[in-house]
Amino acid sequence: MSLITVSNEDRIGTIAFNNYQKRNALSANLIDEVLSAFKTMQQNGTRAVILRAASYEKVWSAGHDVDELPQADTDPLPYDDPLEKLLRAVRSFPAPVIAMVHGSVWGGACDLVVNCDLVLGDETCAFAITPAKLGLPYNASGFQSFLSRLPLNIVKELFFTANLLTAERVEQAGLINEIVPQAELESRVYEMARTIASRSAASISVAKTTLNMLSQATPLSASQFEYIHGLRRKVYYGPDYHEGIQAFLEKRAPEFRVD
Ligand code: KGJ
Repeated sequence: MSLITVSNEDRIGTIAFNNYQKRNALSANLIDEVLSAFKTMQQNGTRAVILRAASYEKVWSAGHDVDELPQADTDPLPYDDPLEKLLRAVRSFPAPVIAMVHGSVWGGACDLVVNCDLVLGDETCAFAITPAKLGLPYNASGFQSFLSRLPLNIVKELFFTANLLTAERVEQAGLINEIVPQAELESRVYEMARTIASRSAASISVAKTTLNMLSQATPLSASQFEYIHGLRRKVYYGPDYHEGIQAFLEKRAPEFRVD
């Protein structure tokens, strides 16, 4: 059974997560379907894509499928991880991708939202980034995506507390373009997509590529990158990551070492 629904009308594509029993977790299978939908939409000349959940529920997406994370001693977020492939597909899609968010967004799904070009949410939307609950060392490209969208202190608050940030706070911080009342969310999102579709696709495509490159530009040297990667390696080989994943699988709170 399909884990997403896909539609395309007037060159506006819609990709909707449709696996609520797993809280729309971003499993490899779900991501494969999304990647294939993006490919078809690119071939069809789609002018804007809306990424949403199929129905209004409490959770928009629970993030990375934790069951598919390695249990220990392996980089949990390598370059070829399905989530990383999805983020690159959103960034490289030649037309804008708009996240339409009702409900809570967790971990890797927050990364997905900040990689979308535009984000509209309603008063129920809230964002939590939870690697500190899993003992997981987040990757440098992920931090960079958050830093290109949010002030450093907000990124730190999200990563250090793993608490949900409310709609009001994320709007103030600039993570989303606009909070819209729930009853108007869908019409506002599709109206924005129609406006985009009526403008020059060539101009928008080059604007997206250039803005993404400029906002991701970084002076990090190769040796600094390797230093950061070495720090990450210590964490995913260490006891916290092992304990965090086990605790999630056993549905209990993690007990991280205090020494
Ligand atoms: N991965 C795998 N399975 C999940 C996930 C997930 N992220 N989230 C939920 N599920 C599964 C649960 O294990 C349940 O399976 C089912 O979805 C319903 O969840 O017991 P089963 O039915 O077999 P649950 O917890 O009963 O639903 P709610 O009570 O509605 O709670 C929804 C929550 C989203 C609050 C809760 O499921 C939750 O806290 N999920 C984990 C959210 C999270 O921390 N996600 C970030 C994962 N990490 C990352 O993405 C990354 C990249 N990271 O670096 O950390």
